[in-house]
Amino acid sequence: AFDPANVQGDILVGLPKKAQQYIIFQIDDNVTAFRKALNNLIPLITTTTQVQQDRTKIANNKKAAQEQGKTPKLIKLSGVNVAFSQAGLTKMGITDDLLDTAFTAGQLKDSKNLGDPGKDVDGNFVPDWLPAFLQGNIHGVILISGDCAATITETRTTIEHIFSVGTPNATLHEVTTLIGKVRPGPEDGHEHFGFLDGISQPAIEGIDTNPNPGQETVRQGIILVGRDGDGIANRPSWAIDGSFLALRYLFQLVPEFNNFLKGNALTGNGLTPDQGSELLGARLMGRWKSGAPIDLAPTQDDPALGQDASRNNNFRYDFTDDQTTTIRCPFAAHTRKTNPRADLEDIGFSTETRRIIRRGVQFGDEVTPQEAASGKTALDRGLIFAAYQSTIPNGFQFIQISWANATTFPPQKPFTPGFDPIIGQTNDDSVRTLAGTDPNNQTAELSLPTDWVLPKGGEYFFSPSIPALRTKFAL
Ligand code: N7H
Repeated sequence: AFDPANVQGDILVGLPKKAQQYIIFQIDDNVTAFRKALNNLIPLITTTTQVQQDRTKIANNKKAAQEQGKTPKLIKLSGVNVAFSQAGLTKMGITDDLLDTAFTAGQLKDSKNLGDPGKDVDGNFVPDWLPAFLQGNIHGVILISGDCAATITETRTTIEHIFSVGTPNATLHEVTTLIGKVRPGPEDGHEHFGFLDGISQPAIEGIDTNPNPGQETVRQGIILVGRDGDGIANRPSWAIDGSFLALRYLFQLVPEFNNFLKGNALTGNGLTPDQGSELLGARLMGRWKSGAPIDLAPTQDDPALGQDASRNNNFRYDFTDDQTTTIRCPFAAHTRKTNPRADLEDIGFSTETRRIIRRGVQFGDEVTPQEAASGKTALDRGLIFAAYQSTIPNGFQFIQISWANATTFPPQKPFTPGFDPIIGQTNDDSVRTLAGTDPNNQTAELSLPTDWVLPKGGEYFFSPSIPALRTKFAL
């Protein structure tokens, strides 16, 4: 029987966080000592059941504060999860094949297929990634989440102690740490381009029993290995209730993106220049910054709709004008490319097996006045993109390659949709285009002078169940 206490907490519910660290590590040569030390990490791992309890606590605290007209009390939160790459499994001597081609090869080998910019060096493709991700020595990742950076530092110290980090007996060492933090004040929940994120997630059967209108329920096996809906047969039995994590370190060029919106503001229908650039941004994304979907609010923002979970996902791109025109939403808008809803369902294809659960976090600081004035990024910022699924080739990899990067997707449209303007990409620096952004001149192509999302590294991991950690990984 399925027990949420067996599943690591980030997968189905998500570790609650204001800050997060992804400690990317290499296992040292004393593998037996590492696997013994892992026993002491397991009690710290936050399960789905614990995360559900934490989330109830947060909700009750907020409700109580609202009733008393006070600001909610600060709750100390700390979460820990762990996941391993194929190189990590191999290092530990775990030889069972998890039957996921992307995972087995590793993300570095996949970077060319993903369209990551890069160049050939002596006949080998090398993506424009940071050196830490180019060595091929990543064995695993420890996720630490918390209410603030201080809590995370405390948890990290405990974990470093478990693995004797910094002593001659160290059993692992850091390759790099990605430091995530949510944006301040009213930008909380918004990613660096300014758009509210994390609105649309699939509901999971047996977990999200009260889905919001329009939120599709998927079988557990779409996300969890070995459960109903996992289409891959003959995986090792210990892999049940694990999930594959696609981690991507994505830098965002915010001032450049904003400048483009300003320079290409839509006109007509009485739009002011500011309104015209806001509308263009919303049409590239598929939602307004407030979260309101443009399929429901095509001409102007509706912040109340953006906030309202009972309405903000209740759309399918199936209005009569949706399938053949982009009056409401460009075919290539980011949300439409990555979850095309009726574009596929109405021609007989289910999108269930393409759904992923997104758990990312922002990194880096706010745009400085100097950056805004110059229109040039000077400080690193972006999204630590993290997505769970039971098969990477059907999930993240498919969405990136066959949807976002594929100019002819979604299919059967009167004109070529073009690239996903946010994440669509090619290995070279050819200029990306998309059509349908101007509702008054739909076939006109818009050329995008630059990519605004730059992949700088990543890896594919497997996040095992707690019983598997105990019986298969730890010694
Ligand atoms: Fe995307 N953004 O703010 O620009 N994404 N995304 N994403 N994304 C979504 O509906 C963003 C990336 C998906 O079900 C929203 O929850 C940024 C990758 C999927 O309707 C916003 C980056 C992939 C959805 C963003 C980025 C995806 C989605 C709207 C990189 C997969 C749900 C909020 C820096 C390959 C679509 C929402 C649905 C939504 C942003 C990357 C996939 C605002 C900044 C790499 C499946």
